[in-house]
Amino acid sequence: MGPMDLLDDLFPPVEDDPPAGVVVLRARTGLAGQRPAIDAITAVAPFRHLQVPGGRRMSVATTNAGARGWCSDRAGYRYATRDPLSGQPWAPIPEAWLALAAGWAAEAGFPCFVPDCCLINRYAPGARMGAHRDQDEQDFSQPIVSVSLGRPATFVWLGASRSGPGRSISLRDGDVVVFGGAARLGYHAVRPIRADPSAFDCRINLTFRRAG
Ligand code: MD3
Ligand code: FE
Repeated sequence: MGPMDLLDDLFPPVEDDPPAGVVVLRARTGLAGQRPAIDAITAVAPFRHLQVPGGRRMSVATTNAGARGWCSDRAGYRYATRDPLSGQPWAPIPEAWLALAAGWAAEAGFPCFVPDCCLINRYAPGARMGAHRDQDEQDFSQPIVSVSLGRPATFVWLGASRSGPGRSISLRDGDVVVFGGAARLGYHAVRPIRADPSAFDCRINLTFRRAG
């Protein structure tokens, strides 16, 4: 138990009073079981630190599976049917993941979720994601299903305003969050992943999206 766990206790766990449209499902699947599927996807399209329009590179490394993949470069953000690095299609989303994502979405009240993109974010210690919202998809009536794997993170829900006030949600290995309805266009961020000399593994986040 580290100091951040004490902070988690100080602020009420979000699942007691989740923001509208946010459904937290704890401990559904772990990194150990999903590593072979992730390795198969990164064999087709390796993790890379994408450039953002301002010119900096993201601290998070990304890749994709599915018919569409989320990409960024100096020109902007978009979904692409091929990996710009190789010109080849992304690996398909594993059937088992499609079934899990659809099941979790159904639990949260979205019975017909068929994602066409699985964006995979890899966080080494120190990596973070600044406040943003996801608005490059076609249909905002579709939810986004997020799966946290590996090292823990503090996810910050900002909602309607980029500058907060934020609400922290601790996400650990296997936690799933469904963002839909009123939450679909909310601002959110990920605090820097803490270094832990006793654990060299990273955090990996899968987000299942209906992009097209
Ligand atoms: C709420 N990823 O990939 S997952 C992202 O942990 C992203 O890697 C974070 O934000 C991560 O865009 C947070 C939670 C998440 C993902 C997408 C959302 C929350 C969302 C889209 C709309 C609303
Ligand atoms: Fe996001």
